[in-house]
Amino acid sequence: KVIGTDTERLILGLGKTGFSMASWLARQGRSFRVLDTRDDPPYLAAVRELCPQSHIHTGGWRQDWLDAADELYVSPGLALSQEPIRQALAKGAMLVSDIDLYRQHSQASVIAVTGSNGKSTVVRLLEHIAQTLGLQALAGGNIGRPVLDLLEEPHELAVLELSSFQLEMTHALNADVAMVLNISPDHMDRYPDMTAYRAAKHRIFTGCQAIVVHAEDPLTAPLVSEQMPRQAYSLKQADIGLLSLQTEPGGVRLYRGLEPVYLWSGLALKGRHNQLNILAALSAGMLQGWSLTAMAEAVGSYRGLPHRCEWVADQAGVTFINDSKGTNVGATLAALDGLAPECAGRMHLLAGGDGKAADFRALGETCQRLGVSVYSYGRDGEQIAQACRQAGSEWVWTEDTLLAALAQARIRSAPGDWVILSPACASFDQFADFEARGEAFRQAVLDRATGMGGAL
Ligand code: UMA
Ligand code: ADP
Repeated sequence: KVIGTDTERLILGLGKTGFSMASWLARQGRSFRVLDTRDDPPYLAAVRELCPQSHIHTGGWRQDWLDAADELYVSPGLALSQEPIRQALAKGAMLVSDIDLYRQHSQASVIAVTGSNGKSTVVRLLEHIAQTLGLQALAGGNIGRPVLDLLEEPHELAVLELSSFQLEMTHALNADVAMVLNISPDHMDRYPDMTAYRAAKHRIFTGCQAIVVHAEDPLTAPLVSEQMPRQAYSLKQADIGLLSLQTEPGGVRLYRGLEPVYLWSGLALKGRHNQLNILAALSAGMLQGWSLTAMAEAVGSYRGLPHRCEWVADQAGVTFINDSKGTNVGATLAALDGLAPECAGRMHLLAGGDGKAADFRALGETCQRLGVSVYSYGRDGEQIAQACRQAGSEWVWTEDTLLAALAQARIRSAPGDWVILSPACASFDQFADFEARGEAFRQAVLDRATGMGGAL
């Protein structure tokens, strides 16, 4: 209990977010309990060290603690619809989110980014642009650094990646600039339908000062007043008021309205989907009043993130691409459509893992349309293969593991072809996370170059 008050605080979850909330409360000199349903949550030892006198319960729920709580500090991995949480909230406990706490205790401007895919790319690109322009900017949120940890470091701008889970719990984001990059099915194991998923994402616009809109995707546009400052972007056309790009023989040219502004040759960010990501980041910067030419120069020096359509090697004329972060169907479709114009030969897709109850029909259709060979593997590999066969493809092989799928793709690829890991699934059936999966792929590809790959 806080000295002088009798507020009962309960932190739910002891992952990154739970620990950041515990640290923040400890810094404020406030007491708390912590509950995690896992037997051995990641930050158990750390929170014991931080606050030896705090009460911790693991391995299940404790309804008496939930019922006694005045304030519930909920981690994003827990759904508010889970019965014990729902009951506590119905009895009047106040829901506290780390994002709301950050907003209450920080003076920094906020650019907030959500969407089904492209969030981390846009957030890191914006952080890079802002830092290149000399601003004290930090990235945080779903990208892996809990927002409350940002309070420990001086900054004037926070670029926040926010998941639908985090937005569900956030009440007063009041971002300076907010955007939804795109909406395609993901997390269908946690939402009843797409309407609910989209509604959670659109909470990013609550109280915002300006918006970025993808002109070709009506699902990204919020219902806000016409007076709201906005910047729209498009890849389909250059037009008055729009920010757009066009690929030309010499590179990629940036347009503000009908006026050409900048030409990039050799952009590290490959593919159509990354061109959209660049436009989203530049649009946000324009709303902040930053120079478009200076931003364009900064984009030219951005090297991209690992595991996102990342070039790994060229071997015997075959290019290997690691897109391990392609963890849902929409991401893999974007990677295939985005990379197709750059691949002179055939594309060979390695896909599989934990499909999170996804529908793979669109993946099968796209692979058939683009003539992609598919090597599926892992828990839901057979479902992917079936979707491809149903779409009419004969170029489908199923293996047990990613490395066996890679070996098969090597046998069937020829100079000019690309072998792309873009799994359209989560990694958890066979790997610790998408990074471990991408590293395993990279290592297997590179081991071949050094003669260590054996059969691979
Ligand atoms: N869990 C339990 N019982 C509990 C608490 C958690 O089983 O009592 C499970 C959750 O269901 C989940 C896992 O433990 O499977 C982690 O949950 P968490 O809330 O402890 O997660 P954190 O470690 O706090 O990390 C969260 C985000 N994770 C999720 O939303 C699942 C991280 O995004 C984010 O980087 C971090 O906060 C900092 O903001 C990760 C993610 O996978 C990358 N996000 C999803 C995505 O991008 O698709 C939304
Ligand atoms: P997120 O943080 O939303 O998961 P990332 O920037 O990490 O997004 O990219 C994850 C994957 O999503 C990429 O590897 C790529 O396959 C795909 N992707 C990236 N940008 C987009 C986009 N704008 N639209 C659709 N798919 C995209």
